[in-house]
Amino acid sequence: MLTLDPSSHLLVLTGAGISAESGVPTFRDAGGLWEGHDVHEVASPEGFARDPLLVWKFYSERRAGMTGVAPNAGHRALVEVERRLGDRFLLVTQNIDGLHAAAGSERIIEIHGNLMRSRCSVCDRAPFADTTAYRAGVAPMCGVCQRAGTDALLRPDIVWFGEPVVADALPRIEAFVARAGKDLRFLAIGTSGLVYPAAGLVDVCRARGGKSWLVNLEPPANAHAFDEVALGKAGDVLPRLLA
Ligand code: BV8
Repeated sequence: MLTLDPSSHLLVLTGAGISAESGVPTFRDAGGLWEGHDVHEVASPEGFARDPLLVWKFYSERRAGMTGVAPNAGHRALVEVERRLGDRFLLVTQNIDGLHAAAGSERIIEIHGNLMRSRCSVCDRAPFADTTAYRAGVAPMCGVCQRAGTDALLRPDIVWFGEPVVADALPRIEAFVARAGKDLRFLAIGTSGLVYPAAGLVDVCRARGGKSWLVNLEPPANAHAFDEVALGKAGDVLPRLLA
């Protein structure tokens, strides 16, 4: 049972597993997203420089795949906990699918960015909403750069391997952890615990003596780092665990 007392501060980390029951493929499960794609081909700046059309095909397919996809009971359970805890709650998600915000989560950090935004790969125009699933063979160009006479590719506004996570993410997480002090509690949901710096959050919590829970379909690489592990589907386990 995830017991919280009136001073508990809950830091939650989610990964692709919490969106699986909404029909969004995970990365490393059979039939996952990376199948047929070497990670560095489609989710690294080098891969984008080498073959922008392949990268835009990969992300356009994921944008198209979000049509009709809705949040599930796992996302909704976290909205309810946020409502009860207020500023003693912070959700960090590795997911770029936008489903937590769609479910109503507000105290959220999308540490790896968001699939439904694009930005210019060259100029410093602000990232902008972009749900377009570009046709194969099309890589969108920046209109601002074009007007200035230079050709520059747009890119999805997400964090690729080898790139620093979203700028204000780590400072916001550190501020929350500092404010929580010994009352910090950590809950990870649906993540294989392989990708840093997100996978290191459980160690941050343990270093402060905070209790940590994991809800996952099967034991991930860093299962040993958690005080309690509840195996099962997030949509089943979370509503019970957080009741
Ligand atoms: C960086 C965006 C530095 C793209 C992604 C040590 C320290 C720091 C960095 C590193 C380090 N060691 C290595 C690195 C480099 C690298 C890294 O961690 N590599 C790993 C592979 C070894 N890290 C980085 O490059 C990061 N950047 O460190 O920059 C820096 C600093 C300053 C200046 C320059 C550089 C950036 C990492 C971000 C990469 N981008 N995504 C996209 O989404 O396409 S990561 C990608 O993997 C996704 O975001 C995804 O969310 C993430 C993690 O995967 P999971 O979410 O865990 O999904 P997965 O499928 O793996 O697992 C799902 C789990 O759910 C499974 O366990 C399954 O059992 C479970 N499950 C399934 N169904 C359910 C379920 N659970 C519950 N219910 C269910 N129904």
